[in-house]
Formats: sequence, structure tokens, C-alpha cells
Amino acid sequence: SAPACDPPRAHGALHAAAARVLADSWTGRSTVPSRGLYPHQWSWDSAFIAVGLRHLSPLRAQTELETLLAAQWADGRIPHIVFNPSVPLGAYFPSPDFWRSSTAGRAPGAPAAVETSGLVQPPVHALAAWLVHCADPRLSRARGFLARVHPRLAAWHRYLLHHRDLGGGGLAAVVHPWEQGMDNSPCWDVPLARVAPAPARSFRRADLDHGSPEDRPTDLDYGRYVRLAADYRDGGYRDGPGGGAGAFAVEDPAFNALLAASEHALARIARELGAAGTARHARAERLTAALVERLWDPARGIFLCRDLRAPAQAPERPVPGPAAGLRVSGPVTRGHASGPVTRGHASDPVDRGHASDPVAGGHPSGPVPERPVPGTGAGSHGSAPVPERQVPGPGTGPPGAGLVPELSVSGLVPLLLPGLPPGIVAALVRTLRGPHFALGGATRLVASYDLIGESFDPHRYWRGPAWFNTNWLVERGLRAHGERESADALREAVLHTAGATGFAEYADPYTGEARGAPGFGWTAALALDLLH
Ligand code: 2M8
Repeated sequence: SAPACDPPRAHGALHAAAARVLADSWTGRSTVPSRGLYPHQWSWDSAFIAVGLRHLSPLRAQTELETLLAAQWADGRIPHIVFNPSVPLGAYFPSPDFWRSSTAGRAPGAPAAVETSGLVQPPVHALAAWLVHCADPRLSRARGFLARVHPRLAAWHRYLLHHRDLGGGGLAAVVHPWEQGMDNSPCWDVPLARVAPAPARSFRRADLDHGSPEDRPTDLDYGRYVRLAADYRDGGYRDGPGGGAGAFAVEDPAFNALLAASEHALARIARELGAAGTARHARAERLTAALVERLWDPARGIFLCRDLRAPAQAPERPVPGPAAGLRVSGPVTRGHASGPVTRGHASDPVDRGHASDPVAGGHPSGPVPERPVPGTGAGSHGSAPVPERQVPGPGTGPPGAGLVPELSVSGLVPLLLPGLPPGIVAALVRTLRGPHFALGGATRLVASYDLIGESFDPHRYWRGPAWFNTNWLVERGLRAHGERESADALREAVLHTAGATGFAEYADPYTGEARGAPGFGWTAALALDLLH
């Protein structure tokens, strides 16, 4: 007989199973990513989890974010882990006695009442807060949810934009692979190779009590993670001169795209609270332009990471103009620009684009405001990359220097942004479907790394497996830019694989086989979100 095919019922079961995972992972104030492997609260996990939880309990979703934000440091940083004091020290490494936040983090104002790490993670929080609010505006207003989280979220973004613009080009840099969240991505191989690893015998990896060694980062990776984190800690978690961050500093596309998306969300939050969101939308657009200017690779059709500590190279040609020249001035004269250019609006042009904004959850309508950016031509019409006016940030060497030539899902996440030039959107969609990611061809989910890249490994963590949070982000991006069929197919694949793997942490991108921890928080939460 024909295979049983009853999507509504199947989805009903999926809904119930996802809700069970989230209920089992709830600690009373927040949700653990995984009881065994990650028994504390993680920053971007909580944001993704709140996005799903809002469909089960808007109150729990608000509480999830409030608990995280309560651990914010005085300098605005939201720590990447908030430790649960009732979990034994040996259950996770590095534990609070490694980070020593309440003592070593005194200068940047770590809280005294709770132990945290001193690193950060991608800023998905304002986006999550807005989506959580939208699930039950009445409850949100009654509890003053947005009024309470808004100042904290604003301080968080200020921290990233002011303390972490280490390249001077308007983007936030990460100082540790754990900050970007794709811990052992091949993007870090070259920048990390400069870090002297801490001896393997100087720490004990609790992750191997729960995860299989071939799914996890290597001991050498861990040695380097530990060295970087210890140096940052020993510098009092200070950023900039005199601080401990130094050997590793990277501008990452996903991290900055999420910051821009969260700036758009913060604008909506401000407006809901009665303030103008105009400046925030404008800042999100500036971030989008900086992302394009500093990280877009027109030849490869993807955003790349910029290694800010790459050895300087001799400039290939003189570099005229200020670093931010393309962002702020100059008439549009590029004949190969891809799409209508609508600069020079008196007020906030971004506001007009709400319908196409994934933050608002709508669909594109009409031209997306575009700025003149380097490299959009190659993407739009398949022409050869046209040499552009080249504008590196101060001290970062010539354009292209420091760009890490590895294709990772991180470079596709900016598809989320409403203000991306149409030529870049088209190029990203082509890259998704092309040989490096083969979406809709050899794979149904977006792999974390280039399928034909030298370092590809379908099982090892962020070096190939498909992850559910990045697939959720790409799905949103496809939908926002009118790629409805691809978005629908991706949504179905996420739901199918989430259910079939028991909400695995990640999956083999070809076979969909479960890898990593079972019953993983954001997998369940984001599947729930896609069901709604
Ligand atoms: C993974 O990272 C942690 C360190 O933060 C680890 O490996 O122990 C990453 O997948 C990260 O993105 C995620 O937030 C975290 C918890 O799920 O696990």
C-alpha cells in the first residue's frame, strides 16, 4: 500500500515530542542545551530556545531571556555561559573555577551573584526578544517585558560595537572560536594555528564523557581554546590595549549579520516602547554595508571571515579614501550595480522595507534599498568581478588580505538581512544550490561547511554536519527574499530530520543520520517554530 502520509498528524507528534524535549531541559529559570553535554545556560542557545518556547509558553520564553540578561556584565557583555550552581564542577569543562568571573572579571563588571564565562556568543537576543513579545503582546506589556530587556539589549549592542570593533571597520570581532559558536569550523584553522596550545594534560575534557571523539573537536583544538580563554581571563577580560585578547581576532559574517538583524529588532522594540526606531534601522543598514564592504567575496559568491591578525601584506595598489568611504558618501556610478539603487532618502528608508524584513516575518515587496557596495556585479549578472575602489579598514592590510578562503554556512547567514543588495542575494542563493552546498540536490539541509572543501567531514561538529539553528536562519533568509519554494523545501527537511533524529544536535548532511547529543534544545525549539 502507499506509504502512510499524514503530515498534520506527523507534525502533531513532532510538536508533542519537541515540547517534551524542552520540558525535560527546563531548569525552572532557563533551558539547558543538553542535560549531559551542556548542563548550564548558553547565550545563543537560550535565544533560539526562547523563539521556540514562545509557542508553548510565552512566559517561559520571556523568563529564559530574562535569566540570561540578569547575568549581563556592567560593560554590557552577555556571557556565553551562565553556570547553574547546583551542577557539579566536573560536569562541564571549562567550569566556573576556570573562568573565575566573579573575581577575574571585576574590571569589566562581572556580576558577583552568579558565575559566568567571560566570552560572548552571537547576538541573536534582540531578535529573539522581539519574536517572543510578538507571540503574546498582551502578556509582554503586562509584565513590562520589553521595557525591562530593552536597556540591557541596547547595552549589549553597544559593547559589541564599541569594545569589539577591533578592525576599525564597523564590525564586531570575536576573540575566541567559542564566541562565534561554530567552534571547530575550518575557518579558524589558520588563525588558530598561531595560538600555542595549552598542554593536553593541563585540563580534562568533560565533553568526551558524553560525546563521541570523532564528532567533537580534537585535543589540539581544545588546547588552543584553553590557551586563548586563559589569556583573555588573565587580562581581566579587558578588550583593547592592556587586555588579554590578542592572538585571535576575527570578523565573522554570521555574528555580524545577527547583530544587524538584532539592530532591526531593537528598532521595533524601541518603537513599541514609544521611541523612534529610525537610528537603529540606520545602524543596521550601516552594519549590512560594512559586512558587504569587508567580508563579501564576489568571486566565490559568499561572505568570508576576516582574520584581523593575519600577517600584513604589501598593498597591491594605493588605497584612496577613508576606510568607510563606500558606506557614507559618493554618487552611485557603477554601471554593473545589480538592481535599483535608492539612496538619499530623507528619513529612514529601511522602515519602508518592513514587509521584506525577516525580523517582521514578511515577504519582499518592491525594491530593497541598496547601497553601493563592492563586488555585487559578479553575483548579479555572472560577469567577471569588476575591480572596485578598495577600502580596507585601518591597519588591516590590502583588501582581500586576511579574508579566510573557507566556505562555511556562516557566510550564507547574511541572507537573513533585508537590506542586502539583490545581486548579493542572487549570488548567495546560487552558492547554496551550487556544488559547495548542493541544497536541493545532493543535500536537503545546509551543511556547516563546504561539501567539496578539503577539510569537510560529515560527522565532526562544525566541519560539515548540518545544524538546525543555521538552517533555520537560512530558511528565514530564503523566505524573506521571496525564494518560497526553496524555503518550503528546507523547512520540510528541517522538520523531517529533527523528528527522525530525535532532535539531534546535528546531522550528517547527506544521510541525515543523527550526530552529537540527542534531545538538543535549539533543535526542538526551532522545529517547533517552523511548525507555526
Ligand atoms: C558548542 O560550544 C560549547 C562551548 O561554548 C562546547 O563545545 O562545549 C557550540 O556548538 C556552541 O555553538 C553552542 O552554543 C554550545 C552549546 O550548545 O555548544
